[in-house]
This record gives sequence, structure tokens and C-alpha cells, in this order.
Amino acid sequence: MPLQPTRDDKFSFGLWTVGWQARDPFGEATRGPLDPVEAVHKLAELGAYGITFHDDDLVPFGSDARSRDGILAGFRKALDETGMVVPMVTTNLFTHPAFKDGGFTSNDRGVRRYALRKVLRNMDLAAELGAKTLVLWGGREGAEYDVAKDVHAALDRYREALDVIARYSEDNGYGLRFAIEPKPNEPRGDILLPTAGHALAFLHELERPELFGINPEVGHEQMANLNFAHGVAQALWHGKLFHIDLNGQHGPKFDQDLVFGHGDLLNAFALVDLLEHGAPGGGPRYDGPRHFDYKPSRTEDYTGVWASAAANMRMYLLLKERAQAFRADPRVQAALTESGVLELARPTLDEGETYRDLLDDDRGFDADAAGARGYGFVRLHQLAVDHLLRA
Ligand SMILES: [Mn+2]
Repeated sequence: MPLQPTRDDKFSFGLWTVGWQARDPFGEATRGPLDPVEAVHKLAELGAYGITFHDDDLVPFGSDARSRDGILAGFRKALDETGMVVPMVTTNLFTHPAFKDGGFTSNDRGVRRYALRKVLRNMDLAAELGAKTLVLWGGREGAEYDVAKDVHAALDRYREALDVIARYSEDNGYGLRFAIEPKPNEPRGDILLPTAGHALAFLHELERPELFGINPEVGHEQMANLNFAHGVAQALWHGKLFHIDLNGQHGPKFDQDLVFGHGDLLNAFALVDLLEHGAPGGGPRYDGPRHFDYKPSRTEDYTGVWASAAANMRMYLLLKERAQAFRADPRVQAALTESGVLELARPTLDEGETYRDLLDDDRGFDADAAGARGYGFVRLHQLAVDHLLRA
């Protein structure tokens, strides 16, 4: 399988990823600014099909109408020249000091109203550029102090905002889908909707839940010490994997935003296997953009930035190739059967069987034999590792 990415691979990057100037809480920028037009050309050359952005990544906060129009014209020209698309757009509700206590859930009502206007205006731009998905990352929606945030009221305001956003999209015929991006903490001490599970539960309380899904990010779930592939499997099970942010993270620590696969490689293997093939016993595959939300490390110059962008795509394709070999291996299929992995897809009750029938059926089951059985999971896992290492 060729490791050169093509448009069919649907690789996309945030403008804020390759464009990150590597300013962190302890140090100044180590790289100069990147022109969005150059980002489009360079990513297209490397094999990406899409580029995404926060409103302020493309049109700097506070720009007047004239410079806005100029920037957009140049950006659109670059898209036309390269055939790059904008599959997703998102809104920055975190950089400006006004958002220090949040956007939709700020204790300040004026800020909440301003945040909503900012998102609605960004939806006009999203629709104009043909984006299908609006990602909602509420990085400042949260608190450092438990007594300083009425979480009940904050969730009411969160729901209110998302209901307004959905109505605006439907009334204008934009047909956008919305993807909530969970994160447990950073920049706030605690962020609302901290994990995939919280976001999945919340979206069912909205006026139009069918328009909402989630945008889980590898590092965000792993910061909470959760299994990312399991979270994605559950999102797929709910039909709610609307978008995905791929990157790398080493367990619970600050948000590292490493290249995809440069953290927990085994979990990345399981993830790509799941996205590409669906669950082993049957289930939906993911057909949306493979979106990289990483940060080229602060140690890199622009040569290193483009090398890291290419590394994300190469990593995905390598894992895809390894997952295909894993699935195609007859020894793996035999091990999956022996381990009962495939049997799990069989309903526990027979068709038409009732709990009465079940209660009557106490013959034939030997609890001691079941307790003595070996599942062979370690052998199965080692087969996966062998394939991953091309052993
Ligand atoms: Mn992200």
C-alpha cells in the first residue's frame, strides 16, 4: 500500500496547527507567522484534502470589513488553485480576555450574548466556504473554583446557546452539523462537558439532538486517563462520531498535542483499525475527515513543521496498512473466534426468547468450567503487536 496520502484519505489540518508559533505559558514564539495561503498550498502539496480554522485564525480579531474581504479573497483563491476544501470550521471563544470566564457560560451575560453573535457570524462564513461541520470546543467554559460556577445554570446556558445555533443554521438553510469537543481541563481548572461521555449525555437534552454529535480528541480523553478507542467506539455506537481530532499524548499531563501515534501507539493502532474497519463483530466505519489537531513541537523550525505534518498522515497510513494485515491474517481470525470476541456480537437471548425461557434454562451451563476457561487475550494482543511491528 502506498504511503503517499491522496485526497481519498480525507486528511485535514487546522490552520492553528501548522500555523502555531510555539508560544507557551513559559516562553515566547519560536517561529514566525504563517500565511494561511501558504498553509493551503503546502498542505495540498503534502497530500491533505482539507483545511480548517477558527474564525480568528483566518481573519485576525478586530479586522475591519475591508481587510476581512481581502483575506477571504486570497484564501478562496488558494482553495480554488489547490482543490483544497474546508470541511469544518470552529469559533475562537477562548483567546480574547473577554472570554476569561467562558463564552456561552460566562457569568457575565454581556459576554454570553457577544459569544453567541461571534458564533452565528462565523456560521455565515462556514456556510459560505462549504463547511459541513461546526466544531464547538468550549475550552474556557469551566471554573477553577467550585463555588464560583453554578454548574446547573451553566448547563442551562450551554443548552440555550446550542439551541440558538441550531435554529440559526436551520432557518438559514445552512444544514450544518455540530460536533462538541470534550476536554477535561486546560486552560480552565475544570472544563464543562469534560469527556466524550459527558458530551454524549448532554447533547440528548438539546432541542435538535439529531444535529449534534461529538468531536473527540485523542489527547483530551487520554488526559483524563480514558481509553480513546473505547470512547470513539461508543460515539460510533450512538451514531455520534461527527468529526475526530487525531494527535498524540502520553497519559494524564498537560495537553501535549503530539503527532498522531507519537503517544500511545497501541491505542492508535486499535483506533485506526476501528475507524477503517468498524467493530470486529460488525458496526459502522467512520467516513468523515481524518483531522489532525496537533502542535508542531516548539523545538522545530518550518522545515520541522512540514515534516511533522507529513508524519501525521504517514502514521495514519502505516497504521491503516498494519490494521489491514491484522484483519486479513487467518491466525487473527482464529484467535478472535477462540477468544469469544466474535461471539459477543451474538445476542444473549435467542430470537423470540423471553426472560421466562431464560429463567427456565438452567441446564447445560457449568459455572466452574466457565471460570476455568482461558480466553487467550494475551496471545491475541501479541498478534496485534506482531502486525504493528511487522514481525
Ligand atoms: Mn482539538
